[in-house]
Amino acid sequence: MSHRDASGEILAGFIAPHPPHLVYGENPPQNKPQSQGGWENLRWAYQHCRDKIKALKPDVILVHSPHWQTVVGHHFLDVPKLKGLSVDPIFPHLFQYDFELDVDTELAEACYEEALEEGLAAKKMVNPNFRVDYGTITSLHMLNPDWDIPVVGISANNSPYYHTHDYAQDQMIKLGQATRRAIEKTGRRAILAASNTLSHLHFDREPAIPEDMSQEHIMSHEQYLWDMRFIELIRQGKLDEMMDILPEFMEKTFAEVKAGSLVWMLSAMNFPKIPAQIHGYGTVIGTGNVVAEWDLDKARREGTLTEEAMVHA
Ligand code: 2X7
Ligand code: FE2
Repeated sequence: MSHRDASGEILAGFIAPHPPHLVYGENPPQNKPQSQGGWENLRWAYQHCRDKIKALKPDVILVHSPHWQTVVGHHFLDVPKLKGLSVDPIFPHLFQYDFELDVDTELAEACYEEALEEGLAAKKMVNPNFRVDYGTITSLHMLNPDWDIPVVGISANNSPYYHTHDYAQDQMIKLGQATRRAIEKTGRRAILAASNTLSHLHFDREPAIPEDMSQEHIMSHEQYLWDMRFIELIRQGKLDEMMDILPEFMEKTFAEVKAGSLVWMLSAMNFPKIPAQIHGYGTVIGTGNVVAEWDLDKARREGTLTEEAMVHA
């Protein structure tokens, strides 16, 4: 792919949770384990997003995944074609997925260069036999099961678990800014995906039939209330207030947003204070999951994505 004129933009950003149960429930040909269904509210929420993504005709989907953990720096998939078997180490009986994906390497390299420019530690992932993690695969499959849009995969640097909240999320703000510049400079029409669950405390036993929906419910009422608090704020476009409660949300519910995917995405989008559309909410083995969308393309057309509607971090 060659450099286009510098008019690239982010069309939309999705919170795209990755419990492998969602792929398992759908029974796509790529996944070996077979189910009787399950987790329909989240799967149907994703179906809605699929139609919207196709209509936007993006060049690329970028995904940040908490399950590609890198200890030194932020890594970017940088091999034109990746193919192999992705297995969830905790739920191998649910997820053994034959993946085949095209990487937008020009954009991946631009993200890498811009990350260095921000002063971040960064690396290009050039191993042709790399096994892509189940978080990346699940979010991408659920958003676009046709796999006909190139992707850029970004690792989760482990810093949120080693440093203070402010330092760690500041790194993600920088990574988001670097990503935005790379998209603009390469002229891409991009979709972003923050691959994370909300509340993350979960059951340590599963039913004999994993998709037995009579057994599925939120881990605790407290977790449910936290998820609803978070969702209500993003529905109202109150990103400042949402950012304020984030540290406590992470602490009280072990929220997976701690891995940085959400803040990376919001920063890349310039923290747009527009209402997020909630496509669906559901629990998976007790965790809280939302499929949510910030439709920047629509907001631009309607004139609501103004300078005042952005938070400059
Ligand atoms: O990785 C996950 C997750 N984040 C939530 C629920 C179940 C499984 O895997
Ligand atoms: Fe996860």
